[in-house]
Amino acid sequence: MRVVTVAAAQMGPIQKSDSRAAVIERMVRLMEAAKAAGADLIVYPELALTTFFPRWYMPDWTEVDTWFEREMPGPNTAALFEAARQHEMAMYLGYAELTTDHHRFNTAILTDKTASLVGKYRKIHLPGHVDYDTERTHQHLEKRYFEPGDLGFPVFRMLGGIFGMAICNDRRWPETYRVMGLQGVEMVVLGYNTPSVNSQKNAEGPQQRYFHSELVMQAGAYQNSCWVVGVAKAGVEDGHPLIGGSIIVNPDGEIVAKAATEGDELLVHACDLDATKFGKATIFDFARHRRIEHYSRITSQTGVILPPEA
Ligand code: CDV
Repeated sequence: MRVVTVAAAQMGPIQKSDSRAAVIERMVRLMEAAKAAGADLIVYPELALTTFFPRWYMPDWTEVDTWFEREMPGPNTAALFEAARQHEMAMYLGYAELTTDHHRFNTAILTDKTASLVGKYRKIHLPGHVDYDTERTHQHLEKRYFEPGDLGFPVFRMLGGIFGMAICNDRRWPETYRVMGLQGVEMVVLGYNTPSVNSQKNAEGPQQRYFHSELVMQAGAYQNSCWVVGVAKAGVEDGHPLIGGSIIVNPDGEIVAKAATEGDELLVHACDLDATKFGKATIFDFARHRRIEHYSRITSQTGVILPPEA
């Protein structure tokens, strides 16, 4: 057995007016509870330090930059890293990254039990739009505020296992998991902010949103025989509802822990990384069963090309 005890640290809403210090304090409380429950690794949501600011259209880029971190760790996050060191807690942390040469990414990092950086991931599948959209019930301006990630889907050795990261919309794409699956990933950790209603289809409300969220993470886990830990920022932020539904999924695609609220809530599960071995050696033994001669469209084509009319 290679057990990694994971704490999925779902966070309730963060209002626009909430300070970073107040948010960090909540995160430290969650980490203390994770430590008390025996966790090795805590997983926080996407853009965990602030409200989900891409819902706000901001023409002023100096205002935009107030939502970003220039250093990691930096003055805003030093207390969180200090707590991680003290509690010997590995961590997945999502935040908005502003690089020294002024590129903006929706980023997550993995740190080990000494709070040292193990790896970085920048969100690849950015949803939404660039300009204000009058047709939508609410804005989703990730394509305005972030560039697509430029680091691919790397995996990292940590805690005796192989870990990969994704961020929110990435979880809906099978390619995300498969690229990491092809590197032997044993646990994918990811955070999300998912509005409870589709901004372009009112009929798609919370019930379907929860269903889709579980569906994609369970499929990703099963088809790559790995653990998936998906963690929400949930609840109502300045009038805008986000789903909860944080889950821990085993390599058979079964949910082993699930959040019951839309607030700060911790799910803890002892995940045996050796449980990934059976699926990887049998039905999803990629080396034996994949037929790459038939997959070229996946990497040579972005959109749909219809067959010729009869
Ligand atoms: N933050 C996100 O990436 N949210 C998307 C919404 C817009 C659909 C998601 O996939 O949950």
